[in-house]
Amino acid sequence: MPDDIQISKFMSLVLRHAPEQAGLTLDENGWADLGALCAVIERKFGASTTDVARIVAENPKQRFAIEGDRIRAVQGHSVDIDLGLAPSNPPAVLYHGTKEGFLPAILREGLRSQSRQHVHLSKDIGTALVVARRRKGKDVILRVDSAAMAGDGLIFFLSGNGVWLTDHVPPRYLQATSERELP
Ligand code: HQG
Repeated sequence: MPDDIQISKFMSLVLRHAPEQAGLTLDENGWADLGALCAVIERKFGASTTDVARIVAENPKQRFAIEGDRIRAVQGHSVDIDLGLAPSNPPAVLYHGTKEGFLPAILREGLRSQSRQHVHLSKDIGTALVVARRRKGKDVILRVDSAAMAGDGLIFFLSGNGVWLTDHVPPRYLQATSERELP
């Protein structure tokens, strides 16, 4: 039985950040050749094409999309690709989970996309907490006044798996939530 999580992490690495590690190239919209990726995964992990299809279908965050003979990650890229998403009107409030240590810089310069193409925002506090908990330290959940941002003409995109994306969140739209509000 192949290690699905290990394979999924490898797929995220290759399809978001380092396609060259699998000898692949991504087109301008982030698509890679599915057969070529499966061949690499078969060599590296002993997993079949059917396993890859199952891993994509069962991925808890629906991180990948397959269309015909091609595959891409639906968000999270650091390589310069265009997902071709249409701007989308966000809910009035969005959330961002992060760590206390980052807070002074975030409140000074806003949320930056860092190594990724976009800042990632969640529609609920619970999801933002899961994102925050990926790192060590005290969790901080920021409330983003997305209604005001949209009103000021800032653009949002909704990824294929429900993550809200934007270029930058200036500090004036951010507010730290209190511990009492956390689930
Ligand atoms: C922080 C996962 C200092 C930011 C999740 C975050 C997400 C700043 C870190 C997706 C800053 C970047 C993305 C500033 C932002 N100064 N620190 N001005 N602005 N930061 O991993 O949002 O499982 O690139 O708060 O579910 O943590 O991979 O972004 O802590 O959707 O599919 O800099 O990754 O999805 O970290 O996570 P990341 P993220 P997957």
